[in-house]
Amino acid sequence: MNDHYDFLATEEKWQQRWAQTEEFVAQEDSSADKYYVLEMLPYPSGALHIGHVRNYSLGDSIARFRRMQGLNVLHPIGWDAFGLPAENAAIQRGIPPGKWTLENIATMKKQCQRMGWAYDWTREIATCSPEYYRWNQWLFVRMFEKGLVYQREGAVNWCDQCKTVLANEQVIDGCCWRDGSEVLEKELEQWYFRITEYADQLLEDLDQLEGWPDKVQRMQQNWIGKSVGCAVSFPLEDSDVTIDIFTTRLDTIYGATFLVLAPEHPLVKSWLDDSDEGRQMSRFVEEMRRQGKEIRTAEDTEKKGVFTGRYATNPFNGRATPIWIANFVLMGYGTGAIMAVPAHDQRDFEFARKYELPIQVVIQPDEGSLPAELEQAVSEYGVLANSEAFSGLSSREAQERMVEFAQSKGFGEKSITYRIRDWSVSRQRYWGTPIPMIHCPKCGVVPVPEKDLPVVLPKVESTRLGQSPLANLPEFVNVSCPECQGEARRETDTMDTFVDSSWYFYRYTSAHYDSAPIRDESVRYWFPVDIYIGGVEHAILHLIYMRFFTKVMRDLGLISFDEPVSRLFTQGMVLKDGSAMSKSRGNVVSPDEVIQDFGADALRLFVLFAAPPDRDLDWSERGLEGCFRFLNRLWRMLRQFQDGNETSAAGSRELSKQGRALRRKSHQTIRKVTQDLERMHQNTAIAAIMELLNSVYEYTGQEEPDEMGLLREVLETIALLLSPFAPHFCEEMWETLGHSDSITVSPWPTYNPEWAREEGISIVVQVNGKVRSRFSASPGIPEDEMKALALEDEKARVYLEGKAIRKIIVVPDKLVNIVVGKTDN
Ligand code: ANZ
Ligand code: ZN
Repeated sequence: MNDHYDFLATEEKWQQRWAQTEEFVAQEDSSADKYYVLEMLPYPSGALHIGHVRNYSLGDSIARFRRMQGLNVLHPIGWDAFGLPAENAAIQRGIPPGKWTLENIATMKKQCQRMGWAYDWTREIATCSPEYYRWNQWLFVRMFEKGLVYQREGAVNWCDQCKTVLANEQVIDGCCWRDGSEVLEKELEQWYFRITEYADQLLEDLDQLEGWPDKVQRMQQNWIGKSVGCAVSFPLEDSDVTIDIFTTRLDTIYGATFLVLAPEHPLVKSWLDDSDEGRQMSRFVEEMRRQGKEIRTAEDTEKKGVFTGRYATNPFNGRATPIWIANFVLMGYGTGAIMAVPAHDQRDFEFARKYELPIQVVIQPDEGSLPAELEQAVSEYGVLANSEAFSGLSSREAQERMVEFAQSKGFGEKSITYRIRDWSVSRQRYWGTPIPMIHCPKCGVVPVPEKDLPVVLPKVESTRLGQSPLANLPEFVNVSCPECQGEARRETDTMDTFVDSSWYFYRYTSAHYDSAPIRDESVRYWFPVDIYIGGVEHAILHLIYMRFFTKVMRDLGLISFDEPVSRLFTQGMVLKDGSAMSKSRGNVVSPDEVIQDFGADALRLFVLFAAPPDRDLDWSERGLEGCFRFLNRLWRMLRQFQDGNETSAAGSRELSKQGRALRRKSHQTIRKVTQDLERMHQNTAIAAIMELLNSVYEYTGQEEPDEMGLLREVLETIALLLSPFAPHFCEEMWETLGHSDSITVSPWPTYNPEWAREEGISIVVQVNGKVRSRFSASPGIPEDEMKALALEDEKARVYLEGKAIRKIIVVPDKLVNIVVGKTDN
């Protein structure tokens, strides 16, 4: 037998075997409990990176573990295959995006197989295939019929050189990434999903997500950003128009010394005339249009604005209130207009200081009072002042009374606003799902009839890409209207690729079903996803969209539950020399090379062992070698079984003291690895197996000749426990130990609590410092239990009779000293 196990040959052997026996093909089986393990599907960029290796090895360890526990496991994979990089590659290299993508998929699929991940490849999905995106289109039409899809003008980044829309990432310092010309903001008709309709449900159902990290829940909560306040109408002077503002602090309305409109506010447009003020406003609005919204509203950005020359009336006190336009108010939030209360809001305060606007205190602290000159805004709740009939009320009470008052007078009401916006799904690009709509001059917007789906993405030469590709294909654009048969124009936008990933995990349950996006029974059997593993960078967009789609599909009658994923696990990043691996830094590690030098099993072990899965992992060649050496060390221990050694397991035979100790360690390891896998602590599980191997080495130095059976027993345990992490190696080990069936279907070992228990330790009982008794217990016994056992001890009790217990001193695992004195009575 070789000193080193031949990892290349072994891994190939078992990969072929698994493929032949269709080992990981999942079948619905109503007599078995299911377990659905899902990992975020990769973008087919051309090569797996170590981050993928970590993500998928984590999922694989769980899939294999659950399978050995007897669960019917679904573990699928697919490709998030639409998107911009394919178009860029097409332009740069002159290959059509489809060809580039399919070649990448083929390469990466081989890499996945080379890692030995236990996927059911019969369910593989590529979102760029008409078989898949047909159902994107079908869902889009259903949503359109339900009023969940609509079109309106929206702002896009427009490059006039390229005559195309740019993604935010393609705008570099305000210029086009390709030709450097200035990017304009252009209003185009865009398609939207009405996700705001589900804002409340998305928020409330977070309660159902007990198995999701708190952090992700909080991020989603903030993203949805529900804010409860009131809308109040301020009539514009000399006009019958009113300005609606949104505030969460109605109690401060007597301190509103000016109003502020967002530069994009519709009223502002009508004021941009030839007057001095009109021209000044135009300049300001133009300036704001060029500034990014994040910068414009950042806390430390200087507040800036212009006076409109107009006034509105505060409906509470009838006061004329000047109207300004300013950078820090956004059109996308609330009503795009605010009442500014500089005494109690810091942004308003800074603005008022700069433009010398009045600052009026209307909230006093519960105790004391504010100075006449404020240094900064005071935003705390308190007691109302200078607020006519409402003065003297607490903020809370005033808010209630004031909204009642406003409601009764008809100029205000309770209002809820959300930070989340409707989801813009239009992309003026080629490599995506064609939006299945037709524009007819007579009938308006008409969906493509179901029988005509899919609308297939026409093949293009790469040279035609880059300039709004679909709109330039007359054979694609010109169609007859499905309703009046007249000449009509096909929609040329494609869908955001986040649509593809919003429901792919449903499709896996019946990946090639062709009468509907999903088959009812399959979804009912496999859902919910039991664990979903991916990067935390998807905490908001993707993970909100998939929840949104679930609710929409429920309301379309396709499924019957609210949430798709019961447990979410977000893994950390892989770093090298302290920073993320990236091509530009030149610190990328290629999985292929590592596999060639150390094998897939060593690589899998390393990425699981080197850090807790939810933390960042630092790539280390030494750590990798350590894992490699561990496997070889284990291999050498197998020597004695190489030639078909027939010893059977020790079973219930009496063991030596050392033998009992090794078996104890072995059963303790079973317990630990099982618990650690439940908790996603793969790293400590592997560490425990490594420790067990150390114990085996210690033991074999002093082994009793008739205990070969025990050695076999423990090595079998190691093979089983290690197989979710290093499956090829463990299959080989299992075979060497004389088993003919695959380890992947061997039952997960269970521990015998009797054997796992430490042999008892002796605890001393003292009374007033004198040893009076001893009892035996297991190590780590809790202090309370030690006290209770000491007080019950028969020999010690004699010394306690008629005495008052003053104090009990416990030395863990050693001693209990009961301090007594005379009774009080
Ligand atoms: C008066 C006021 C007084 C406000 C006060 C706050 C403190 P959240 O909690 O984030 O929802 N606001 C409303 N719409 C805005 C917009 N489009 N752009 C910028 N600011 C906007 O914040 C709600 C508060 O943010 C609102 O309440 C409004 O200012 C401001 F002592 O009204 B407040
Ligand atoms: Zn028509």
